[in-house]
Amino acid sequence: MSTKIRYLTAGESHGQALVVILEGIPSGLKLTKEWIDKELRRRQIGYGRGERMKIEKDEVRIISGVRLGKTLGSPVSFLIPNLDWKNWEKIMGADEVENKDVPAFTRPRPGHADLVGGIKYNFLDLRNVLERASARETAARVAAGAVCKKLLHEFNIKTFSRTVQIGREKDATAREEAIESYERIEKSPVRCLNFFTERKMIELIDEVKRRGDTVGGIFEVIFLGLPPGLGSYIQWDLKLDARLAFSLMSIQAIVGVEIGAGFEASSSFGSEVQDEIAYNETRGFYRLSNRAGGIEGGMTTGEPLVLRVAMKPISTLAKPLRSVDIVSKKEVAATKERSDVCAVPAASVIGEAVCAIEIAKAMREKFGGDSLEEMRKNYLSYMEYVRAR
Ligand code: EPS
Repeated sequence: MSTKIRYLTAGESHGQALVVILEGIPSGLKLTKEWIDKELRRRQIGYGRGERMKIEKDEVRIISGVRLGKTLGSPVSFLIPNLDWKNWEKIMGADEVENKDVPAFTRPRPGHADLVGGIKYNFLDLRNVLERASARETAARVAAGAVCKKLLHEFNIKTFSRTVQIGREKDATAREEAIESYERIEKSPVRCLNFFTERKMIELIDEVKRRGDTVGGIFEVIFLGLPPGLGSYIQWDLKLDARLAFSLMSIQAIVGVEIGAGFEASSSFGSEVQDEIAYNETRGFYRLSNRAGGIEGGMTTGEPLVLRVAMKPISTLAKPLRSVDIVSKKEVAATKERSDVCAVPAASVIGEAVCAIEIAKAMREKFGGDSLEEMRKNYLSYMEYVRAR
């Protein structure tokens, strides 16, 4: 049994299924297929998604690691079948076929992995690249994230995410309000709290779609109830802020991560940025503000963890940009694949999932234990110590 959480995904976008193996979850955690499927559904929803989401109804098949509704401490693995596979069997099958039966994809899309992936792996059919580079893979990460989220719930750690910007349309509502009215965000087709901005975002997505273009944005991920001291300052690769940024940057099309005041802090003075420290009997040590976004010295402070994540517009355009055919070397329009116009709302759910994995990993490092019960005892004893400080 390992207390180290690690996971791997496999699967092509139009292959048979996505696969994920997640190790390091303690035994005794209640887990149902419904819980994971609910998270997968959240990832599929969102205004601006493409036709593929009408075909798929993502559901996990639990293959291992769970028995009679509880985890065993052994690797948890899932299969998420691709319903579109039936339309792609001939093109994506594992068996050798005559080349002429499978048209090659030779016109790389600017901004996608197509061109460099093809050069790097020596492919003349760029489908070999795009199938794995596709954001479809994130369904597997959301399944792993759902398990970690369930583990975090056992320790009263709550996760939230929302869209705060699509294109130039910004939602400036306060974070506290967003948490209080979270039901509204969950129901919003763009995961935006403000009704007025939501309308504007939807109109923008419609307009962008009409133009054959795509649009990106910014989403926010929030965690409440974290104990102080997750992650560590003692080594570069233990710092939790760095680890969260790594995980978030690994999501397709993510181009920036900001923690707390982030970039704004760089143009303010120290006296305006640092969070002053206070103490009282009931709360113990706390901060008078949270511009650090819940992390100092690579460790959680116990204040809300707040991350903002920038997503570039998706690179598959209905009105394609200029490219070069990799075989003829002639200027051509890039390939036009079915795709999303805007996937920021879905990305916010994926962001929540990858952060949940990283935080669960830090919780396992800190509190260990082979069973949930043992982990909880260690957690409670640490929290008692923290309160007595
Ligand atoms: C996705 C499935 C894909 C795309 C999208 C994400 O399905 P298809 O390629 O069949 O339309 O909709 O992938 C991309 C944006 C991309 O660039 O590859 C999903 O399940 O999230």
